[in-house]
Amino acid sequence: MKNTFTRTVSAATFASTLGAFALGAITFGPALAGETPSAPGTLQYFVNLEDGATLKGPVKVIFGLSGMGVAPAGTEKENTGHHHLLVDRPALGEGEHGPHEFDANLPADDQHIHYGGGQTETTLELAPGTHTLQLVLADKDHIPHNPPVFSEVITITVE
Ligand SMILES: [Cu+2]
Repeated sequence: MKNTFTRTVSAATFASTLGAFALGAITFGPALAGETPSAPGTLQYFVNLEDGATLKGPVKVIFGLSGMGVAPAGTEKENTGHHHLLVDRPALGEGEHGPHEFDANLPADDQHIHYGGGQTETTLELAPGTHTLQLVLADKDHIPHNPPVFSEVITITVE
């Protein structure tokens, strides 16, 4: 019952928000997301890296999140999740499993790095060359929220 109420309020609040957040929901569709609600207006972003940057390795990556909190994987707490880094693969929803990536648990491999301890930064050893990075927030079971929370995909070049 509590869960239903929370979702109703969340949906109403969400409907009243403007701009890119609402556009994101239309683009990806409400059915293609996990069951854990995200907080309206949540933003996930790279704190210290800009799209198109050229830098020397190893690459420090600081994860930004506003509107929700970070909690370790397995933690049942409203409006929280843990960071994931997608490396050198298409944007979430455009990978091997298409839009179903939004309602399934993220794989764990070199291209899908989980920060299940609640980490908010990491240092990556990336080979010289061009790489893409995207942050994705996911719930205690590693499933993206509804609506999903993720950063833009950035491309960086490591010298
Ligand atoms: Cu995870």
